Amino acid sequence: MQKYSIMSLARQALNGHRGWQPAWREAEPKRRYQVIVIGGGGHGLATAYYLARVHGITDVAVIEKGWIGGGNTGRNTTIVRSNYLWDASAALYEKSLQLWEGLSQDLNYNVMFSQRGVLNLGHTLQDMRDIRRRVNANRLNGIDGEVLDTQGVKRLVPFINTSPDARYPVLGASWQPRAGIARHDAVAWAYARAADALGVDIIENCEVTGIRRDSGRVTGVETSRGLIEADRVGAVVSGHAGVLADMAGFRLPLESHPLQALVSEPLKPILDTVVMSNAVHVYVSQSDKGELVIGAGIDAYTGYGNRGSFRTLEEFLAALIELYPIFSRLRMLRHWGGIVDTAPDASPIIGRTPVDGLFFNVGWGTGGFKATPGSGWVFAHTLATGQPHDINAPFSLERFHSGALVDEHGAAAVAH
Ligand code: FAD
Ligand code: PYC
Repeated sequence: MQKYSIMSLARQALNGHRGWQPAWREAEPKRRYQVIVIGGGGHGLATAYYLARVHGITDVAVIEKGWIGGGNTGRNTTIVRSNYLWDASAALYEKSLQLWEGLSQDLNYNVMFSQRGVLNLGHTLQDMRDIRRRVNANRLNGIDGEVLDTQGVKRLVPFINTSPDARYPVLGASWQPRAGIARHDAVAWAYARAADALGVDIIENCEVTGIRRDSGRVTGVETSRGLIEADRVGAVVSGHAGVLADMAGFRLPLESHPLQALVSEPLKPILDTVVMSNAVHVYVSQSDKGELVIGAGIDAYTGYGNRGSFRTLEEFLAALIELYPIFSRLRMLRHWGGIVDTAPDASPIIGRTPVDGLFFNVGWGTGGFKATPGSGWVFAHTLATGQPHDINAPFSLERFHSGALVDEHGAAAVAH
């Protein structure tokens, strides 16, 4: 990997950065690969990286219809935590959190992972019962967590409105100190660079338009740059899983909804943790640039437009001001939406499909960014061996037939 001295950095600055080495090659598609990963978001790129690094499979292409990280990876609000309720989810999200803890070193790239803690507020007695149950379950799984009362929340966020007369008073929260945020696009770039260095082809501006099959087995993908054959294909296409499933001739139990977010003008440091409220429908953190990063639940309608409705926006800004009256004169800078595929149990689908050799890693709904490293880790195992890793076995498509759902609506922390 190229190293830059202070002098060479200064030279680059003066010559308009014309001498930078590209972080990954602009690969031309080959006729055939051992494995094709469809989707160059964080999950797809992490999958390719672990295929190469852990399983020694380097004859891999990541095929992205736009630019890498331009989907939900670059649109999300970067909250990382592992405080889910059920054992199956705890194993998946905690594996991911452990990988986050060493990720900058592993990829030799600063992904700005900041363990500043996450608060999930409780506003009713039932919320607090659910929080206690979840924190106890987390601790039994070796995951850090505490139950805070109102004063405990106030100590961490002194300007939060804890008036007992509020519409939804703050009765307490769950608190996961090891949780936090990371720089979303750096995660995509870091995995892309590391995968490329191991020989993976990253092919941008190449849309998959069809899934080739022969006698029930996948043989390759049709793309906007021609047919590319492969022994195995993994689809990691957050927001468009239904479209890819349709190309392969089956249906998934998913709905695609807009999820919106916005950032404010930059402020001096004011909030050094992440605060989420499922009941009031708003969450907020402060980026290293000083912007408040704000979001809420999904828009109720289905669709593929990368925007949300004004009504949802209005509601979550009203909730923001109710919880934090100090933000009432804040100006907003940018607002956007992404499309999230939500499953009936608010858990992802990772594994085999009705087509042999075709695997899906989709349905992460509102909460897949936190799982990027762990999702890539288990999906690489699945693509390499044809079998689920112990961690993703409970997240198969078959669970919607057997009824063994992993209901995480409570821990999803974003209403949907
Ligand atoms: P993506 O980054 O979307 O990558 C999928 C890629 O597939 C895209 O780049 C797309 O262009 C490509 N693709 C699709 N179809 C094709 C095709 N036919 N051919 C080729 N390529 C194709 N999660 C959290 O954990 N914490 C959060 O704070 C959080 N906040 C969020 C806030 C918002 C506003 C949104 C929208 C989502 C949020 N999420 C959050 C969810 C999170 O963003 C996603 O679950 C996660 O980023 C999914 O990653 P991915 O790599 O699977 O998807
Ligand atoms: O899953 O923690 C989460 C989350 C926060 C914002 C959107 N999703």
